[in-house]
Amino acid sequence: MAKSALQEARSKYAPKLPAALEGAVKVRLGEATKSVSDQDAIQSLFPNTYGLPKLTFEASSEAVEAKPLNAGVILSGGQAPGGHNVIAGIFDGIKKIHPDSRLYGFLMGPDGLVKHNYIELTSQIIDEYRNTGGFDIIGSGRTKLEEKEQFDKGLEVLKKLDIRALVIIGGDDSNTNAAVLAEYYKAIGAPVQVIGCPKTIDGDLKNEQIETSFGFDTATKVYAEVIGNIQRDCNSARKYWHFIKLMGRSASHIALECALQVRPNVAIISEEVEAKNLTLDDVVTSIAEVVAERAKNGENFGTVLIPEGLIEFVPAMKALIAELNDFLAHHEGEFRAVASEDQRAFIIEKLSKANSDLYASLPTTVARQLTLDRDPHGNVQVSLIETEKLLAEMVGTKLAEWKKDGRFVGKFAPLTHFFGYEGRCAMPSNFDADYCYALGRTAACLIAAGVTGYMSSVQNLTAPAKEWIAGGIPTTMMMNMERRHGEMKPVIQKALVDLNGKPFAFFAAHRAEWAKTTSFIYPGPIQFYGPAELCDQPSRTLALEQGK
Ligand code: FBP
Repeated sequence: MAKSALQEARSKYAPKLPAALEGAVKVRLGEATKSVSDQDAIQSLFPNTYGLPKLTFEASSEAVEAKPLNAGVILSGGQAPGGHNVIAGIFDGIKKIHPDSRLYGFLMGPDGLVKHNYIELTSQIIDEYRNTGGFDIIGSGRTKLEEKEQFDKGLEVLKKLDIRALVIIGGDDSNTNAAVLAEYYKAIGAPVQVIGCPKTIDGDLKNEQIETSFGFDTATKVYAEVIGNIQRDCNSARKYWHFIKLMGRSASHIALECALQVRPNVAIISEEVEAKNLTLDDVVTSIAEVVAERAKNGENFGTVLIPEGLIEFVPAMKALIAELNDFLAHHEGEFRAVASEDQRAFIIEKLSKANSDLYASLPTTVARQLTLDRDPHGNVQVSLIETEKLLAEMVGTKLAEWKKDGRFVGKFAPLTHFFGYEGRCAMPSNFDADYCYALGRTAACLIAAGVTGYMSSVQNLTAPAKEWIAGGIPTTMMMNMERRHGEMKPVIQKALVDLNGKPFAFFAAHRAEWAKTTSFIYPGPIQFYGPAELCDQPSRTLALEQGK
């Protein structure tokens, strides 16, 4: 593989490790645990893996005799910087336990386990991928591992390869499924441990136990760099308003973290929109007010950050989408028979008054996306809606109205951007390189401890890496019951932006000032070499959450 100069240099980087994992390790058992809520229901669904104790790994003076062990690894879902280091950490960890241990990688996500597609990860392969971004070492996929047939099929190959433990690197859903798999293997007496690792750039797999998911740090630093560059361009030419949509399927952690890093003029937080029951027009008006205010000072430029999931958090849009899904499911044929130029009017006539008014107020392109682009289940593909264009267009329309009565006196030239994929496979920051390697090494310790149904956990993340605390959290501890596809299911609680939390409070305390003045910060690119305050800083979200 041809390598860039930086990649060559980074391959020699030795991730910093928690001191406890440097030599021989012993396990300290914590108290028995219980799920965050719905204890009886979760316990009855996980009779073999519920209530397990939390584990902490501590340095030990006694080396333990161990036998070789084989492990398997799966990358599940969207890419996140640092995945390769988790795998390198597992590899080094099991080799440290015994040099004859082997690691197998299942290809293209959970599908690889079910279809028996795998490779053995040798030291040569692992060395090629240390400290690199991407998931290309074995590929990733979104197949959900949730059927008994899949579990049984997987067990065949695990037995064939004499794999004692399977590590699933994924987000909340993949880790939920990992817990179900752990319970199933335990219940049938299959000798395979299942361990999870918290991954996702979205930052929504976090709780009392998991301080952050890996990848969030790097992805947000990449977006913040580019937004900072745009802000400097914007402040130089002073003629454009940039509407920037940021990835993050549902929660607004990415948008909030970027706002904390770059101080834009406006940042929308979906969770606040929902909590305040705001309409799309409220959101548009709030942006237009900032544009109009800045125009009074001749500042016809600025930045607006928009979370990818916004549309589904606007209560009125949610209601409109639900009615559209329902209506089109029952009247698909009738709708298709209408000439395309008349379809908009047809829908306006058929919807209930409130939804019809909202639908009529939407730009044609968005209205079309809402009725035409549907997923295989017939649902609107919300992620395809170009919210940044929608808002830019609606703000433009409002400002044109305000211009007529003198409420807006400036110029409004919007440009739109979407940042998502460019951050998901970036070379991991030192934080993610260290954190991921530690998560992998911790997963190896959990394998050696013989436990199942645990998630690898590394805590105390705003302290220097040496002081990080490695351990294992029973996955059932993070679960509650939620309605999914009409059925109550045990799932890991997804963390949305906490409107009472410190990161949001900091943003809320400063946004009025950032809206009015040009307070832009230009973070610049991720730094890998230099003093710790430049290279090893955790995200602002994590720092604020931990009172730093
Ligand atoms: P995960 O939750 O699987 O980590 O994926 C996160 C994400 O990057 C979201 O931010 C985004 O909405 C989605 O994946 C995009 O999915 P895809 O890669 O399938 O286009």
